[in-house]
Amino acid sequence: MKTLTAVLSLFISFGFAQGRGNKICFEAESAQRLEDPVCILSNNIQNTSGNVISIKEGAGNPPKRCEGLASYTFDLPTKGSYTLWCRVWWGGECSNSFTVKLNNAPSILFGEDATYKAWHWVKYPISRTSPKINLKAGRQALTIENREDGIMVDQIILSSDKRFVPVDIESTGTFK
Ligand SMILES: [Ca+2]
Ligand SMILES: [Ca+2]
Repeated sequence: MKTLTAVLSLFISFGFAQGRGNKICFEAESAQRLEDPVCILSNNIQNTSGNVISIKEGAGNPPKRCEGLASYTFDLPTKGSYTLWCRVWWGGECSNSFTVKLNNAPSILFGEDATYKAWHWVKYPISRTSPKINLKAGRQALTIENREDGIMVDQIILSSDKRFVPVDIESTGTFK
């Protein structure tokens, strides 16, 4: 049993050492630029970290307005293959996605999962076969673009640690 425990702890510590990476977490409402119908909601939203950004049901797309965004700039300490996590609230299957543009790459379809009316973390890439998010060190530009209304976003994370999985509200900042 002792040997097994020793082997396991060695395996776990080796695993963690291998899995370590960078992480940046920031609030969705800290956008440097917001374009209608993407807006900040600040009143009585339960179980969030401060305020959130939202496209209210009926205000966006469908039925009519395709424009609207929230954009962010931030610095990454090292280059790498990153996972994008967003803490989101979806109204339903017509309210469970947006697109994300990172620097000059083509926009990514984000969401379309089936967890409704509850805050939860969604990631991209979804699987190992999805195209990766490869980022250089330094200044990054991330834009959330209107695709479906009836959505809210609380926090955003980029992590190069493949083992990292956010659980609830996360601490904001840059972590090595
Ligand atoms: Ca949808
Ligand atoms: Ca927030």
